[in-house]
Amino acid sequence: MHGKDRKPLAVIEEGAMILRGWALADAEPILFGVEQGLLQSGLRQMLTPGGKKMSVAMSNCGAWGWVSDRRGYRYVSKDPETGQPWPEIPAALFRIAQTAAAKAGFAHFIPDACLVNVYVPGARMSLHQDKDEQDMEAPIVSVSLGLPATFLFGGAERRDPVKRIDVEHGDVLVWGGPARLRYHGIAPIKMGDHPLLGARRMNLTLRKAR
Ligand code: MD6
Ligand code: FE
Repeated sequence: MHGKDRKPLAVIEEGAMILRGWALADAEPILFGVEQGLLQSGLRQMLTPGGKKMSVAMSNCGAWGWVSDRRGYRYVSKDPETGQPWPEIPAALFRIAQTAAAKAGFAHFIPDACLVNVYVPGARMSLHQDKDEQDMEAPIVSVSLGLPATFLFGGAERRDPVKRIDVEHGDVLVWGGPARLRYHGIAPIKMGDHPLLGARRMNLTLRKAR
């Protein structure tokens, strides 16, 4: 989709929608809060279970943090690098996640995990399903900041066709219900310079892990 045609709320398919600009007014407090947390639990490029280094740098905030290594994917309550609990979810981010979920029809969303993904130009995320959470009733809320990206929204099987959805600074994606286990990914990030984030894209994915 291009420029002018950015509807404020667009349904991608049943259970999945994009709230364009929903986090825009709070982007700076959100970013400030996340950066504070990153001072404690820094970004790192995790290994896939197959032993490949991911191109995306990750960290977490909240009671549970998602990690990947040779043993697989899982949620852990302490950062394996520091042995300490993950930093708290910044209040401004928690609020945006709740209001976005409610707007999308998921009342009382209480995230206990927030994955922080940082992309530099060329970084990408291959098609995957988010299936490490216990509660598949809760939606996922995903906030995009910095450089734009193309979100790849697939089907129930990896080989299914994908829709390409542009996500920009301040956009919030909410998905759950029948869309909860859709394959999805991020196409390689294009070079650019964002006023707040420079040559980076940050994605904050809030979930109920437990
Ligand atoms: C990203 N997002 O936007 C990666 N997963 O950088 C995800 O993998 C994702 O945005 C589930 C729900 C929303 C997401
Ligand atoms: Fe995902």
